[in-house]
Amino acid sequence: MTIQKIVTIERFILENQPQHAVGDFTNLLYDIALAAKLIAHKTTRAGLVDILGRAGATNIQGEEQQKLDVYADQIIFRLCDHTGRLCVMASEEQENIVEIPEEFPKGRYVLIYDPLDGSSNIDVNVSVGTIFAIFRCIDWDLRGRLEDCLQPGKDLVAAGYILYGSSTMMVYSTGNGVHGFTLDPEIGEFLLSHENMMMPNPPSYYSVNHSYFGRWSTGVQQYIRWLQGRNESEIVLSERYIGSLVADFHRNLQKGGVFLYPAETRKPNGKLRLLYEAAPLAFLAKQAGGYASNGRMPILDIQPDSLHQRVPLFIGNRPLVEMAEKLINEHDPIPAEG
Ligand code: FDP
Repeated sequence: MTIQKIVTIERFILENQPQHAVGDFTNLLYDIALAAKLIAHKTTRAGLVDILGRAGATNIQGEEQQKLDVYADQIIFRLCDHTGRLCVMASEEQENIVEIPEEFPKGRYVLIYDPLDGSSNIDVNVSVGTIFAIFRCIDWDLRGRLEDCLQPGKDLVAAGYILYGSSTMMVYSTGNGVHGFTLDPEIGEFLLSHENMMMPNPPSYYSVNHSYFGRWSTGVQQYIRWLQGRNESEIVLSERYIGSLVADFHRNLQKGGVFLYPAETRKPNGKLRLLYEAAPLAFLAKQAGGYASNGRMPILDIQPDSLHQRVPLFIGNRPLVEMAEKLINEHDPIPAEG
């Protein structure tokens, strides 16, 4: 009988930390793993809310019940504000940058996070996720500023997500492959379950919200027809769309495919956020042999100009995403500047 190695996330991070990483970086990943456990503990109890009290209502102890996305946001902030590892944070839940309080030391890294993505799915017991991205602070002598957060995805030093699904998984990359860990709730540890994840070829799925079909550009409509195996393509893909980005991405990472949230007439820049969603997932896709584009250029090359900037997203196996670029370039006029 072969005995499989059991590797905890702590051990894996320590043994695989990149050359450039200092202890702070390793510890920052531990902090995120701890936040993930605390958030997972709450999300798995979300169905009990109706029985034990709704968000905004008062619980038995007279305390206000929090919404889960607010809870997740605060957990990450409170675990990371005082550690001396960060110079600034930015959260999808907050309008402006989240400064490190003056009483705490300043660190070298920038943490960008979407505390609970897909949160409209919580009420119906569908998987949701936390997405995170780590940059280096631009000027180590200064306290963190907006500029530290507005860096292109190609400058990321790490990115990942936590998926709160039938199991809780943490998937991350420090630029040296994509690795997945599954939480064992009995012992409270993330254990290595998916080492060196690569998008398989041939791919299996395409994922999109079809209800917007009439509002997409001609290029995007042509692309959808191509994905469906029409227009003489030889593609054989099934459609799967959960409507929860982390879950959709995670499935396609393991099964191969493409996820798209294009621009449409009512959302000219799409819906998803460049910094909190598109760039970190683009970093992971690249590490897994895939590619992400806004339909014209790589997501990782886009210089953000505001914290909550939105971007059309095409992400998955490279040939599938490149076909989107080709059809958009062929059929759609280049949008005017400004
Ligand atoms: P949600 O609105 O539930 O928070 O970015 C948010 C997001 O979910 C993504 O997780 C998901 O992929 C997308 O929106 C779903 O949007 P549509 O309902 O327009 O398909």
